[in-house]
Amino acid sequence: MLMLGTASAQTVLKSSDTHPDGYPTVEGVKYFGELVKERTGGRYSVEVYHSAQLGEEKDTIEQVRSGVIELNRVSMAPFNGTVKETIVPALPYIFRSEDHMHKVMDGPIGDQIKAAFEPVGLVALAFYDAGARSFYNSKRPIKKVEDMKGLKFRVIQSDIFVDMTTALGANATPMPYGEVYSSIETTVIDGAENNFPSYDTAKHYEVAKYYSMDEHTILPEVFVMNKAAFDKLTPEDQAIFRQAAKDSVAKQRELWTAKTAESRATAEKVGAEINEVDKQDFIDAMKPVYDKHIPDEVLKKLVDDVRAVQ
Ligand code: GTR
Repeated sequence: MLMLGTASAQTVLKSSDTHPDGYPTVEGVKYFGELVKERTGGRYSVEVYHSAQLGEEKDTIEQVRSGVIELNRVSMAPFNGTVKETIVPALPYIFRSEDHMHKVMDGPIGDQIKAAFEPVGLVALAFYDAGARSFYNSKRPIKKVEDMKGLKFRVIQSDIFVDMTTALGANATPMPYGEVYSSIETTVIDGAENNFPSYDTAKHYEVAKYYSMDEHTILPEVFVMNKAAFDKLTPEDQAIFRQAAKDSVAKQRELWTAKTAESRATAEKVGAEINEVDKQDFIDAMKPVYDKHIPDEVLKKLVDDVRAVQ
């Protein structure tokens, strides 16, 4: 096709997501694609490869960085080692609430974090909601930090999450998301940590029925585009892509709120036991994580700036 890649051709952009069709992040990106298609008169459209069809998150991050795929919706945790600004929103209890997280990420601090993706070859188009992550396991309800002792958890692939879990007296094993269910089932691990929609859609409640709401992080997702692919767009199309991403955020947040309530209810219906925890106990245990992962003045200032947002 000679016309491919020229302004009048139709270009289909590939986007990856680990979650199944219908999940709020998948639907957010689909909505972005519809807006882009409409606003470019059909010159660009987006195909979402959901359910980890293109691979686990870490692999698809390599694919979008190298340009094998143009778009990707992932957690920010796997970027903690390469984009140091992402460490700040991944810190335990850095956000006082989801509302606080929105205020921070929708403002200049969010823009600073977005800009930090450019040196690794990515344009961060949007942050999507991912609620709060909490620990769940097959052994017992966790009410205080001491209940964590000796349990083995899968954590998302980031050193911060490893250190967080270790600081609570438990053992941490980073592994791809797709391996969690069978690893709990075969007792390689006792549990994992995630939000209600992941706990539900990956059916982790079937193998780990104690979900304890310690809510250690309120880390948003990021929707990224390969920078070279973005740079190839005309300035007008770049503006369309940025605005469409922005418009998809409101949609994703709305879907997120509904899905969180629905997933919690689903888990409870099938026998999950959800309990509150002594949160202050958890907050107090996290100091070593801050000491280790906020080594320089740039990040220290960012932490102060986040805390100052009212
Ligand atoms: C989910 C997140 C996924 C993935 C997963 C995980 O909350 O939406 O992108 O990072 O957690 O724990 O691997």
